[in-house]
Amino acid sequence: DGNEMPEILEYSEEKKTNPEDSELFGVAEGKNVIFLSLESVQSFVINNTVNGEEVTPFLNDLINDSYYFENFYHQTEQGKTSDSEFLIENSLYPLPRGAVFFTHGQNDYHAMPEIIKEHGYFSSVLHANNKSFWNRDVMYDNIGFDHFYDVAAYEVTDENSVGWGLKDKEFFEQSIKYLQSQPKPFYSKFITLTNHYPFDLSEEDASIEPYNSNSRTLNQYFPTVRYTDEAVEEFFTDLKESGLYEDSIIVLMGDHYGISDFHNKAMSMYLDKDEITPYDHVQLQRVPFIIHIPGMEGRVISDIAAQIDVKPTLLHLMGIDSENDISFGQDLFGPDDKEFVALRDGSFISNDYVYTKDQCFDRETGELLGSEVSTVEGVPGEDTACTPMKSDVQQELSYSDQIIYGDLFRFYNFNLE
Ligand code: GP9
Ligand code: MN
Repeated sequence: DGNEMPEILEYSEEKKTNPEDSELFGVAEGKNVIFLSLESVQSFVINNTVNGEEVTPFLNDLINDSYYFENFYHQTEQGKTSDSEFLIENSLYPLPRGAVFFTHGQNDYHAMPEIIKEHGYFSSVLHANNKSFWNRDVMYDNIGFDHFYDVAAYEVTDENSVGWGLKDKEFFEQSIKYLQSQPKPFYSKFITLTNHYPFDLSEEDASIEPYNSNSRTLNQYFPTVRYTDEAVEEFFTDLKESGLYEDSIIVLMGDHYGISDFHNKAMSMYLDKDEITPYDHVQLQRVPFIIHIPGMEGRVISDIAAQIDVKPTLLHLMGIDSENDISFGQDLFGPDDKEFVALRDGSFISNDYVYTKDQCFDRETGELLGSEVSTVEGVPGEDTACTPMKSDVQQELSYSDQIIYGDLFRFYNFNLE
């Protein structure tokens, strides 16, 4: 019945900062926003090498004239790419189980495409997969995307496909004409595909050698990440040649992890560690988040940040006040630091601590500070330095879940300007 709304509203209000206090409010006003969702790209490949070769030479260069968030976490669960999309469009958390795109695709939302439409933006998604995968056709329509260029919009042959479908280089190349034909300004989200498990790539598309470990998955990951890096580089060239570059900002984000815990042994070898601890596992959930604004220098930002923050950050860049929104993210160029990044399993990262699986770690050193695990049956474990924040994190996740399970936005009238 919506009785929970006042409390949730108050909580969401407290997180907000004044748009005027945002360092970059309005710098992308009236500009196109080109968002690249990079399949399975994790932060550990950035500025890293394999067999002596850079894994992502283009992204490494791009970071030098962009805003690069080096402590940015994905917050996805079983809905994988669709969960990351849900986070960035709504600044709400995906669900602890299942894919919210499927289970609550018909809810009332107040998503970015709907909001920016009021400010003259056209919105689209470009992704060379079947339109009903992850129930995207239903959800996109519901949250206000104007167009979805799905697999039917692309020329797909055996020669230009690998693994899950159309290769990223072909995908970007065939997409330029759609960008050119769209009304301006637009917000367009590209979802890449080649760097998807099991990381298949033909030999002629591989510029670097695989890694050599007992994990075929980790070994193959590096050449396919490099392939995506090259595809993005070619896309930037095409953007410049087509004249779209100057009037756009380009945002790049990894959607979720590509290498699961199953490959910890190989991963520890690659990272030159004795083992992958629960602390390391959390730190491996970082994905790149890069905001490239032509003409601006940018910098590396070390503050903690996450996918939940993308919507308020982008809205403010576009000069759109998100005052009437209900969300759980923060403008990453705003004055306040985040208190915590909540992962969907209840693990969290604060400025000082990393908490996961009942254990509290020092964020800087990875040192175990304490464990809440009970050693005697029936006797609760000890509190740790992380314990006070644990309930705040649970509260936030629970508010978000209540909105979705109760379809609470039905009862709320967002006063769009
Ligand atoms: C499929 C693509 C990959 O369309 O988004 O899906 P994933 O398995 O990463 O969620
Ligand atoms: Mn994905």
